[in-house]
Amino acid sequence: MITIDTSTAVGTLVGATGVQGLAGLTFVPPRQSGGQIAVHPSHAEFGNVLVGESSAPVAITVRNVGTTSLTVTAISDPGPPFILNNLPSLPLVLAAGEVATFEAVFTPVQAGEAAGVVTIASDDADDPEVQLSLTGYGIVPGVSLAFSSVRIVDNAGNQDGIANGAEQMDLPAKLRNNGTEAALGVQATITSTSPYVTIYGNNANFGTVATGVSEERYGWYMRVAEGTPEGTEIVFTVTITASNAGPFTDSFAIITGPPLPAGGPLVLESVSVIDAAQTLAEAESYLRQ
Ligand SMILES: [Ca+2]
Ligand SMILES: [Ca+2]
Repeated sequence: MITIDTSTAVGTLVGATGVQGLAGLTFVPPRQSGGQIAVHPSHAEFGNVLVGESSAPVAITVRNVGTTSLTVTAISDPGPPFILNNLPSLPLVLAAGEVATFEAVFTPVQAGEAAGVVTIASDDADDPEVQLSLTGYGIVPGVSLAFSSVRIVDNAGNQDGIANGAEQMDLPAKLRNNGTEAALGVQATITSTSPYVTIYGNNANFGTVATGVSEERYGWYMRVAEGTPEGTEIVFTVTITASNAGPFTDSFAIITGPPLPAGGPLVLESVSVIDAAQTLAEAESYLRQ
């Protein structure tokens, strides 16, 4: 018999079955038989690279961590702006424990984010295809500001992160400076011609945005019209200005979810005593004030 003090035990039981309830211990299933593929890294990040130049190569390793041979049958081409070099000839048979290495290089052709995927196919029974993602940013001389993304913060509404009719929300905006120089005095302003939105705050003040970074700021604040049908597209035009560059323009759209009930969501901001004699309608009316 083995006695384990579970209050102090930390470790791993390999291949254990039928053992349960030991706090602090992790159970790892028995090692699978056959060829087993392991690709490292699963995500290759190239960072900021000048447009027209090439990144340092990132080594990608394919290892057979199984007990018998593994046959790699395909390594897909991610396409520009990513290039794979020193690829093994296929099919590639790796003995148990054997490793093959190739390289990925990023050569951006334009400013901004680029993403790609490499799919590696093999006869690994439970991982017939393994995907490796590639990301990098092209940067250009000077200042180059771009709208990246926006979030919907509907804390005053139903808090589902989706714009609903009759809901007020903040839209914190993310910008990126894809230039080699810092952007100064950066502001981002929105307009919309949609009848479904009223914009109360249209300007997000970013101040300085350093080279090759993303920043998020609040300042865009609006209400979606009551009864706006689900699936309505509301388009915004973004104008980004800086004291030393620009302006830069872009646009984005939000798609609305189901409208909230007439009168908007109930938000209880303080606890009040509601008289038991009040009707539900009176109580709701009180809460909306
Ligand atoms: Ca596997
Ligand atoms: Ca919402």
